[in-house]
Order: sequence, then C-alpha cells, then structure tokens
Amino acid sequence: MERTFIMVKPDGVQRGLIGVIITKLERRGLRLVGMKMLHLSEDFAKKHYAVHVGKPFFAGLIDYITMGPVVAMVWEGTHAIEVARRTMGATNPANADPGTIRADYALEIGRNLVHGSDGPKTAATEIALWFSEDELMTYDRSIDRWIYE
Ligand code: DAT
Ligand code: MG
Repeated sequence: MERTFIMVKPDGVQRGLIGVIITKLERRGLRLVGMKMLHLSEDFAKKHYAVHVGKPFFAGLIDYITMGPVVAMVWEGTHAIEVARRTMGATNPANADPGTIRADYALEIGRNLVHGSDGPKTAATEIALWFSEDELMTYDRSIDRWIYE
C-alpha cells in the first residue's frame, strides 16, 4: 500500500468541486485515510511549495494557494501516487487527457484545482508536513477484497 498527499486547491473549494474530486479518487478504489480543511498562511504555503522557490510563477502560486481554504487529504492504495496523478491529469489543464479532473473542470495552469504528490519522497515529506500520525487512519473496508486481488 502506498500513500499520497492530495489537496483540493482554493479554486476547487470555491467552485464546489470538493465532492467531484473526492468521488473520482474514491470510485477509483483509493482509500481516504486523512482529511482536513484549512486556510494556508503564506509561510506554510512557501514550505509546501519550497521546491518552486525562485521560479517565475512562485509569487502567483503562493497568492493562489492562500486565496481561500483548501481541503487536504491522504489517500492510500496500490500505486496511489501515480494513480492519483493520472486521475488528476497533466499540470497544465490544456494538456490533460479527457476524463481527468483537470481536463474536465479546468482551463489554466494557475487554476488547476488539485495538487498531488509527484513521487514517494515528496509524498512522505508532504504527508509529514500536513498531518500528524494520529490524524491518519488505518482501517479496512469490506469492499477492499473487491478492489484488491
Ligand atoms: P504539479 O502540480 O502537477 O505537481 P508542479 O509541481 O510542477 O506541478 O507545479 C506546482 C504548481 O505550480 C502547479 O500545479 C501549477 C503551478 N505551475 C507550475 N508550473 C507553472 C508554470 N510554468 N506557470 C504557472 N504556474 C505553474
Ligand atoms: Mg508538484
């Protein structure tokens, strides 16, 4: 089982797409193991996006991500990181495959609705930044034997 950090960004919350985004991941078979809503401080936003410090879009990215509350989640499942990224679609919605969240609901890279960890190291770092151990659940669902062989 792999875990990944997923965030519904402020545009997703404002546009009423929290449920759509959760449903896509849930129906895929991934299991939600942690969730909370929060409004990021500039400091926290800069920590989350530390790898992008110095890039031309950094200031706009920090403005965007602090515009309103976000929904932070941890999802678990086989290849959860890659599966979630592919369900979200390409970073730039213009290049996202039809059927993905970003292709179906977004137009611009600076308003792309959702964040997902891009690899195992990033996932571990992001989960530790956003959640404490006691905020993450370990549980089985009775349907899991119909999703996992
Ligand atoms: P992703 O969110 O797909 O992991 P990323 O980590 O490269 O993409 O970038 C983080 C966010 O920064 C991305 O969701 C939107 C924004 N961003 C990335 N590249 C950008 C660019 N060239 N112009 C404007 N915003 C950009
Ligand atoms: Mg990224």
